[in-house]
Amino acid sequence: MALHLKMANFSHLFLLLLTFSVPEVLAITNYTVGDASGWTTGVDFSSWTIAKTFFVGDNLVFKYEKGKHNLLEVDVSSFARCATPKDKQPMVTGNDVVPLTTPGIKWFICTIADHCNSGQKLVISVETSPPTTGQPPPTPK
Ligand SMILES: [Cu+2]
Repeated sequence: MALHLKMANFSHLFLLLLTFSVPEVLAITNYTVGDASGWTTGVDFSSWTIAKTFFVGDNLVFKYEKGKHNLLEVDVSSFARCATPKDKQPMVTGNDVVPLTTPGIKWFICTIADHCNSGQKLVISVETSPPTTGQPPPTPK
């Protein structure tokens, strides 16, 4: 059932990609998380997300001093507890690009020291891609 649902989502995405193959309508946004502050402690990331709408196809760019922070996408439970799943390796390049490939809620944390508990955590909602000009908007789920 779940697998079937996933396949349906992918084929939908594929159709969207085809629709968006005209260059002018494909507006990808690269968001530098935290803007000039970057991905670090002492930034209010919930404020950063206000007034932003993230779409499938956009990218999140996490910039930080390599070695001082890292980046891990987690589920809501790990996010809430600032827990690091044992089977997951964080990204560590200091310039981690995360393509937003599916709609839904995404959770990110830094797993170093107590950074996550100190507020270095980000939750965003990814919407399906915006409509092309002259077409009705896709129905949000
Ligand atoms: Cu950190």
